[in-house]
Parts: sequence; C-alpha cells; structure tokens
Amino acid sequence: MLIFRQLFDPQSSTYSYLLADRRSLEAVLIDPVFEQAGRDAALVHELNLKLVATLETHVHADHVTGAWLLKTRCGSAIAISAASGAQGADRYLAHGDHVHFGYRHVEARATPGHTQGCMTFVLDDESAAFTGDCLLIRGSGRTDFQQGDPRAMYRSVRSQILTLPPQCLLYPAHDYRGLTVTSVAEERSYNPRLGGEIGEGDFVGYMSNLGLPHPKLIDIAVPANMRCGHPERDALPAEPTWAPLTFTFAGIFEIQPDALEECAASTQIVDVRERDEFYGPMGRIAAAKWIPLGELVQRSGELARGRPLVAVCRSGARSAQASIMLQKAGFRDVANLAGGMLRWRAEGHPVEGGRD
Ligand SMILES: N[C@@H](CCC(=O)N[C@@H](CS)C(=O)NCC(=O)O)C(=O)O
Ligand SMILES: [Fe+2]
Repeated sequence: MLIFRQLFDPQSSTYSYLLADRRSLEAVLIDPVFEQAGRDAALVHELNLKLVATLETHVHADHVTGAWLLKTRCGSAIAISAASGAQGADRYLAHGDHVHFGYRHVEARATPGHTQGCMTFVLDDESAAFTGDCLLIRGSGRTDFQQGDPRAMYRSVRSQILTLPPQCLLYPAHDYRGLTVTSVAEERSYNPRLGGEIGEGDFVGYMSNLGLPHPKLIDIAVPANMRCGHPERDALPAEPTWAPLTFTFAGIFEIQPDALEECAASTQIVDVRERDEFYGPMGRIAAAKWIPLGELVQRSGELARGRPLVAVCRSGARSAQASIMLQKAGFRDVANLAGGMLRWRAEGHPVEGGRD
C-alpha cells in the first residue's frame, strides 16, 4: 500500500525519499534538494501523485532544500521542526506530531544532536525510519557545528532510533560511500560509534576527534535553509520559455506535437532516423533537417546554436538520446518530440512524403 522511492543527489550525496499512499495517491517527500526539484516534480507527476508536503529532517549545511521550489511547482506544504528556528514553513513540527499522506502517516521524533532541530520520521507501521543526519549507516552525523551536541545525539539515537523494532529499516539523509539502507538490528550490533556497549563518554570522545573540514557550501546553504529554500530575491531558476515543455524524470525536456507545430517557424527540427526511414512510408516533417543519430555529434556544426532545437525520430527514443547528445555538445534549448513521428502522424500533423 506504499509507494516508496529513494532518490539521490550526487553533488551532496544526499538521499531524498518519496513516500506515497497507493490508495489516495497522496505523497510526502523527505529532504528534497534544490537542484533536483525539477526531477522530483517530474517523478511526482509521472507516478500520478499529489505532493501534499515536503519534510525536512533538519536545516542542512551542505545543500539547499528544494522545499520552497516544490511548493511553487506542486503546491506542497513545507514542514520542519519548530526547534529548527527556520522561517517560512507552513507547518512547524513538535515531537510526536503525525504528518498524514492519504491513509498513511509518519511520526516526527525529535532527535537533536547534529543540529538542535533534527527530526527522525518514523513510518506508521514502524517498518522504516528516516533518520536525517542523526544516525548514518555505521556512522552518525557530525556534531561540531550548528548547535551540534554529541551527548544529545547519543541520547537521541539510543532512545528514539535504536529502540524501534530490530527489523525496522533505517534510511539516512546522506551516505558518502554509496550505501543505501540499514536496519535497527544491524546498527545496534555493528555501529562503531553507537552500537553494542558503547557509552555516552565513548561516543563524545569519538566525535571530538573526527577532524572533518566544514561543508563547502555551508555559508550559502544554512542561510537559505533557514528560509526553507526561498531564494533571497524572488527568483525562480531559469525555465525554458520558447515552448511549453515537460521535464521528464528521465532528465529530458519533451515537446508535444501540437506545441511543435505552433512554434515550428522559430525552431530547428533535426530528424535523426536512418535514410530509409526519412524517405520511407512514414514521411517526415517538412522543415526537418536530416542527420542520422550516428552522425549527429560530428555534424552538429551544421545546426544553429542560437535557435531552439527539437529532435525527432520514429518513436521518440532515439531522439531522446539525440537531445542528450546535443546538450552535451553545448546546445542550450533542446527538446525531444514526444512520441516521435508515430504520434505526430497519429495526431494528424502535416507530413511531407510517405504514404497513408
Ligand atoms: N565534504 C562534504 C561534507 C559534508 C558534511 O560535513 N556532512 C555532514 C552532514 S550535513 C556530516 O555529518 N557528515 C558526516 C561525515 O562526513 O562523516 C561537503 O563539503 O559538503
Ligand atoms: Fe546535515
């Protein structure tokens, strides 16, 4: 009854988690990343979900939250702990609060230590918990900035996280080695700083000697996250305006056939099919320039750089690859014709050559 996705931001090694109730299709997203908001909104859309809220485990020091951006795109409410001191949220959470999505919910537990406002979100059936930067896999978040306190962290982990059922899966906000998930039983036994018989004093000693450099983006990230990701000026990241485009979870901008017909005069169209297809029974779009996919990179100099570019093929698959290649070659405004010539023809748009 639960839709669950673990999403990754490679720049900051951050995990975001999408949880949705299959019956109502309501969803929450834990710890979204600003630069990934387009990707996350596309996934929400493609899974047909309604994003009711974004939840912050804490005020992050290493990346800016996508909470505000997703609110503007999906209408989601921003939730963060009251103890975080952050401004601009729609809901301030206290220990024990429930955040509902459809018939499901997570329980917010205060787990200070990495920051004073850190929360762990526990799924209603205690099958999973999202620990933010409190408990990491075989590790823990650091405690040397943002009101960090190793004694508070020790107590948080021992009283709020390791007391969950042994089989409860634990999902952290970061992993710097590519590990994805752990469990209460594993961390009770094998966490080298917090497991077994390790005492509070042992943990404090461990944490005082981590010697980590500060996160590179701390001076940008903390002030922005204290505003829940609201940019200083009301500036949305640049979105393409030359046509109505959809950004897909696959990472490609798509244009629908009717939108392409409307803006065809101001757009260059590149058809990346093979010769027998371009001159074959499906026909072609009259204005299309023909460059087979295999020649696209070496012949990209034949395309104008200052004009929007739409890639076309039979079904939209090879042209999706063409869009990626063109972007890599430095073309800025690139889109893929959704559904290719198949959909273009099926929707009755004009075709040159070919047969009915
Ligand atoms: N090199 C990273 C450092 C990231 C960092 O310090 N992360 C915090 C979480 S915000 C942490 O607790 N890290 C634990 C660790 O690196 O062991 C950066 O510059 O962003
Ligand atoms: Fe953090």
